[in-house]
Amino acid sequence: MAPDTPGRQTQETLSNLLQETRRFDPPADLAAQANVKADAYEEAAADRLKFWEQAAERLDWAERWHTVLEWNPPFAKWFLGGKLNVAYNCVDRHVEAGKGDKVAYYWEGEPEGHSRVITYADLQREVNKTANALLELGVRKGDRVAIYLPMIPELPISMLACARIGAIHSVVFGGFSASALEGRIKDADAKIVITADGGFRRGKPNALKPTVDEALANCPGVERVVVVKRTGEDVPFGEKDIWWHDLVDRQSDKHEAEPHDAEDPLYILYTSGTTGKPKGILHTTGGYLTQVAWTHWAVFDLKPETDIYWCTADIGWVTGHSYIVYGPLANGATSVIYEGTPDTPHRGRFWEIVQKYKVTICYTAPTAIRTFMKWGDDIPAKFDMSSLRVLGSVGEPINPEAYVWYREHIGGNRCPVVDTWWQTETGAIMITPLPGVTSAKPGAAMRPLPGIVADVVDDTGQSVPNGGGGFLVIKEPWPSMLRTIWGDDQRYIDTYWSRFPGMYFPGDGAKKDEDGDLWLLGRVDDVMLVSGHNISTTEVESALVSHPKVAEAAVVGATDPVTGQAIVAFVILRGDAGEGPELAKDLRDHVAKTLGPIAKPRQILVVPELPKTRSGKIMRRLLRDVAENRSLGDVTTLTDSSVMDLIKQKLPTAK
Ligand code: 6R9
Repeated sequence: MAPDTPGRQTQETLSNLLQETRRFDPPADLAAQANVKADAYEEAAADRLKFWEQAAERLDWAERWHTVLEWNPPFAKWFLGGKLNVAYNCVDRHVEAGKGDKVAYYWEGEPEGHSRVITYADLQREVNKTANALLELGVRKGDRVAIYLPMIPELPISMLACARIGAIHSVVFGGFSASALEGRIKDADAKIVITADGGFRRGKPNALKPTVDEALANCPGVERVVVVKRTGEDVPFGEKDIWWHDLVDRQSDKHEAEPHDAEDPLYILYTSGTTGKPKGILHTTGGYLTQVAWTHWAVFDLKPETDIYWCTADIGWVTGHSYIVYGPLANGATSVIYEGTPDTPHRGRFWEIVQKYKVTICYTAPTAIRTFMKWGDDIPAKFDMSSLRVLGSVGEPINPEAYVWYREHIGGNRCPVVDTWWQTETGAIMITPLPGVTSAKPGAAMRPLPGIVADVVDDTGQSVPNGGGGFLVIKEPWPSMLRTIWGDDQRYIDTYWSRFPGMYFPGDGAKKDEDGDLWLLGRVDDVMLVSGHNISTTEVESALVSHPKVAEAAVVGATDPVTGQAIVAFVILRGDAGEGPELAKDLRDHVAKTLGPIAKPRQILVVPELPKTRSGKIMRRLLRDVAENRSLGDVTTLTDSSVMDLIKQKLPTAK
């Protein structure tokens, strides 16, 4: 059995407790001019492959494909025979169309005053020089290049330079440790590493190069290390090292982009497995670019001539790959890239950036939204955010209260919020409202996009009726799907295609409401079994967050002699909410009232922080360890491991 299944009957009981009746219709003017209208669903349903062919036609192909899809389950090939160059599509074609002076990126460094404006013509010169530099270092098509950089322009430039020459990039998030970096370099057998002396984080330089040196002590296959000078701090410099400016600056800014096969690999991106070593998710060229470009244009209703788009993710995650680099650039958009954290030098930094660049589309994560709620409504209220018109959310289920807060305090009650469900493995958005079409329900990802076939099934793989809960599955291949796990086809088959034969299983629980709309309920390993009822952590968390005193909540199931599992909740209070003795009772009653007595937490602990991965997902596994009084498992992917000490101090002497 696949590792992520609870192995129990889940139909109906995965929880249909949450009652959410609020609806937000698309603004009439946006709907009237929307890039995608309601008929797209019917068109795609009538001929799915034709729909994706039309999406692919938005790109520039050097040679057209002869076959849209070759499907040898679970191995897909899209746009066979087609040839294109991703960097040409993201950069050169816009310059050739007379848009060289258009801004591709407004880059905002963390220290104030560090900013750069990069036009498409600038980007073309930089990418060409970097491609020539990689060629000089002996990088050839199919070679792997590891990129370990902060959020600076050299990061997308390096990715595009690899794409241009057909080298496969493997971006490793700059917050990862030496051993995480080492594992990823070895698994992909990278021959070049691109890094920096450091980056700026929370107002201070944060060195990267020493981490690379530590990782490379055990990676003899790496031939050269290219180092960007960002902070100017002293760093160790060895024989393999070469400064970016010494190498790249002297290169020609001309480079002829050769077309690559639609199925040539574009990149590997590692995502953690539930067990064992990280999985190297492999994405290829034509299908990936087709779906990221189409979804970026459709889901955000992008008007490339007038929108200023900002995705706050780190490029080290798939959200940054698809929706800071490839999607926006393929569409010729103008984007903002911000290097630092939302609280440096003050807690209004994000909104100051929205005001400064007149951002029109903002794409962020529920964890950030809940943090802003905790900091207080008065902070965003100080800034002019009237430029915003569409808001997006990704990374976790968004609690209805966080959704409504985001809509009201960031979007001024005017902007539709799109809750976009997808994964590193899916490459691009799969399930989401469309801003000009969908009457959105706060907390629901609503419907699969046109061209995507998703469903909720029970334990035996049968589709559940409306009102039922179970497992999310994808029933047909899609253009930007992962092609395999790098070097491990068997693990690809076992992890994603074995639980339900013939269907892709992402590992998420979901329910279909009475209208057939989809609600994502978190990873299925986050489902609790209380007195025989399956209850999702997400719904209990949302109930807690809907209490006026709660900013953020994480819920786990802890072993209980009577009920099998019992609900233990960790909550962060909002702003100045006091922590009196009545609070726990209040919150338990509130959950009972919102969801029903079965969902009432056994225990509520007020904590100052929650343990999160560096991509902002709550690590419930660690909280379960605390709730069950076990020693903590692996904490290496936490943003801040001292958080767990703070939480343990808050425990009444552990039971
Ligand atoms: C893009 C990204 C994937 C997992 C996924 C799911 C969760 C992401 C979500 C969501 C509910 C959403 N997830 N978006 N759950 N609603 N809108 O985050 O990729 O880092 O690979 O994570 O994140 O559990 O399976 P990745």
